[in-house]
Amino acid sequence: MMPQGPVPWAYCSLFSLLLLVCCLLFPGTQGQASPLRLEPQDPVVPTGGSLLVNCSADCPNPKGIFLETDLFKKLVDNGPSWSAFLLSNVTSDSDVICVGLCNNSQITSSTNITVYRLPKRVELVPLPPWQPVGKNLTLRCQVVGGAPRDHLTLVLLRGEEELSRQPALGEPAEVTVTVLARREDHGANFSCRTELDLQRQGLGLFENSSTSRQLRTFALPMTHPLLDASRIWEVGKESNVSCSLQGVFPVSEAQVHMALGDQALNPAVVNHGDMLKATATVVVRADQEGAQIVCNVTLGGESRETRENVTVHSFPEPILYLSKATAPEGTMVTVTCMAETRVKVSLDGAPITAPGQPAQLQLNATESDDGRNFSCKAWLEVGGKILHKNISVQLRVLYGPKIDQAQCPQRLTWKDKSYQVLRCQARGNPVPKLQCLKEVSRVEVPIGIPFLVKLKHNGTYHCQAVSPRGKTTMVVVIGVQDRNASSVTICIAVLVVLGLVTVAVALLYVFRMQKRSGTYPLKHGSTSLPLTSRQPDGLAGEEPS
Ligand SMILES: *[C@@H]1O[C@H](CO)[C@@H](O)[C@H](O)[C@H]1NC(C)=O
Ligand SMILES: *[C@@H]1O[C@H](CO)[C@@H](O)[C@H](O)[C@H]1NC(C)=O
Ligand SMILES: *[C@@H]1O[C@H](CO)[C@@H](O)[C@H](O)[C@H]1NC(C)=O
Ligand SMILES: *[C@@H]1O[C@H](CO)[C@@H](O)[C@H](O)[C@H]1NC(C)=O
Ligand SMILES: *[C@@H]1O[C@H](CO)[C@@H](O)[C@H](O)[C@H]1NC(C)=O
Ligand SMILES: *[C@@H]1O[C@H](CO)[C@@H](O)[C@H](O)[C@H]1NC(C)=O
Ligand SMILES: *[C@@H]1O[C@H](CO)[C@@H](O)[C@H](O)[C@H]1NC(C)=O
Ligand SMILES: *[C@@H]1O[C@H](CO)[C@@H](O)[C@H](O)[C@H]1NC(C)=O
Ligand SMILES: *[C@@H]1O[C@H](CO)[C@@H](O)[C@H](O)[C@H]1NC(C)=O
Ligand SMILES: *[C@@H]1O[C@H](CO)[C@@H](O)[C@H](O)[C@H]1NC(C)=O
Ligand SMILES: *[C@@H]1O[C@H](CO)[C@@H](O)[C@H](O)[C@H]1NC(C)=O
Ligand SMILES: CC(=O)N[C@H]1CO[C@H](CO)[C@@H](O)[C@@H]1O
Repeated sequence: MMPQGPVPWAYCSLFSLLLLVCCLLFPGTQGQASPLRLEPQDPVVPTGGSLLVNCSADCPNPKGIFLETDLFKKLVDNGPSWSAFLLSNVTSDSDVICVGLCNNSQITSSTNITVYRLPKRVELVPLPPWQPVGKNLTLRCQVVGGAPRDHLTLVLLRGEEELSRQPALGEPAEVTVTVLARREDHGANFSCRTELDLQRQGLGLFENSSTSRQLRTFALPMTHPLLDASRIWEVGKESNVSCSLQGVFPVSEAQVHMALGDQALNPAVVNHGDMLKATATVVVRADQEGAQIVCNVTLGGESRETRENVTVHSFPEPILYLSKATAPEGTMVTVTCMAETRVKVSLDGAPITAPGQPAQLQLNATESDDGRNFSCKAWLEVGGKILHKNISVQLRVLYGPKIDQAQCPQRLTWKDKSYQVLRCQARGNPVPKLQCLKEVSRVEVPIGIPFLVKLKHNGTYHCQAVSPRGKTTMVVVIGVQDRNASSVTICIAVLVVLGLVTVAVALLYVFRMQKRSGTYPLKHGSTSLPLTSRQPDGLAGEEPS
């Protein structure tokens, strides 16, 4: 390498020389070898700005250096071979030419001034109010002003993400980009940005952005909402209607409209995921016969609707009545069940009458009919469906008073000082009042509750049942046995029996002893002693019974 050292050096000097020649020649390209220079070359200035240009000649004694331009110019300085001018109010691109005389021949040099301007307006064309998911969306960005255009780029953005980058062409410049709308684009902010790149000119990068626009995307399935309502509606009755639709996005933005004919319902809407469900309660009116029930879901300017015909009917309860709600026993009672024409009725299982015909039942009121329920069933056929209603009524029969022999014993034998209950019942409607009074003394004996029986209760009683319908009496004889008299008799009887047994045993013993020992009179007295002493023991044992 060392021996070759001088070679690069030589190259370098040659290169410098060439450069110098170039520099000297280049400014005068117009005039070929013309040694006239105009500086700076191709400057970029902000609009309305000013620029100092220097025109210098390399020939000896140049003459008449002047500047040819539409711009407002002012000579600010000059030397023997140069003149400096201040160009002001530069508002448009312009070509500036410097003219001079060198060796009596005219030479020229020119420079192109470029004006740069920031865009006046950058705007993203309004987005549709609602954009269907899965459809293409065209974003359009418009730019007014801005120069130089070949350095101006338009960028379309979704949030911070660059969707497209295109040069600005035309005035106003417009660029478009098509994107497929997605669910996740709901709420995304789209915007447009201009970039004026003057970095090569040493001026930097100028950016301007449009205001962002928020996109609303939506999805509404092509299917109809599912309407869940009864087909048969009864006038005046409350019914629930529900309407649901799956795959709605964003479900919270969807609007549900429900109506029965021209009556708007006020549904409560609940959402589960992308499932929408609206429910409403309706009370149908008689004049809504033939009305349709409608459910429509609206989102993003589109709607899906379901309509259904409903059958409105009125089915008043049948009328069931008794000729007498309260009938005395033995009188005739008529039960009648009536309903509207078209309605069939049946009373207490009797055959069904022709529609509109009343059903009747006649009966001779008896005691057993008191509290009897009569029921009437009504049938109505609506829209191929059979509806029915039931109603019942209760009959009251006035009867009695009556005392059943079985429920009131006529003869009773009770022991004195024992607790007893006099069971005696009277029947009747109204319920009779029952009283048992003793003959003559008119002492009352309690009925149905325990009482202490005394001798004074012995006697004949008149048990009388009284109701507003009359009275009835039953005679009850109560015999009271004197407890003391009977126990004394028993005691005496027991003592007598015991005495006889004792005597018999004693005699048997005496006979045996005499047989064994011939005559042994001494034992006679000794045997009788324990026998007599045993007697009171036996008595004491019997006494409590
Ligand atoms: C104009 O150019 C000449 C020659 O290059 C130089 O001598 C002179 O100072 C310049 N004038 C101004 C104002 O820059
Ligand atoms: C600049 O030039 C424009 C037209 O080119 C003119 O309307 C304006 O008055 C000028 N401004 C000045 C300060 O000279
Ligand atoms: C200036 O622009 C014109 C056309 O606008 C062109 O013909 C000319 O060559 C340009 N001059 C320079 C020095 O670039
Ligand atoms: C959306 O636009 C692209 C091209 O930009 C096209 O290929 C595609 O088929 C379009 N899709 C729809 C759904 O229009
Ligand atoms: C879009 O802009 C609005 C208002 O400037 C802001 O509330 C919202 O969060 C932005 N959306 C996204 C996805 O950044
Ligand atoms: C462009 O941005 C500049 C600052 O970079 C600002 O002064 C100018 O007002 C903006 N122009 C528009 C149209 O927004
Ligand atoms: C209607 O809906 C309400 C609340 O969900 C419920 O309480 C009511 O029983 C329903 N009525 C009928 C007739 O189904
Ligand atoms: C859904 O209901 C709204 C409000 O009544 C109505 O304006 C719209 O036309 C209905 N949509 C259809 C498809 O009928
Ligand atoms: C509903 O009723 C209308 C007349 O009110 C009739 O034209 C239509 O066919 C009915 N629709 C259905 C599904 O029965
Ligand atoms: C009802 O029956 C009773 C006895 O069973 C009879 O005495 C009475 O006359 C009857 N009444 C009528 C209206 O038939
Ligand atoms: C109880 O009364 C009956 C007659 O009613 C009578 O014959 C009987 O002697 C009476 N008994 C007593 C213990 O008084
Ligand atoms: C310096 C220079 O170029 N001088 C020239 C001026 O013009 C005459 C004739 O036009 C030439 O002879 C000179 O050489």
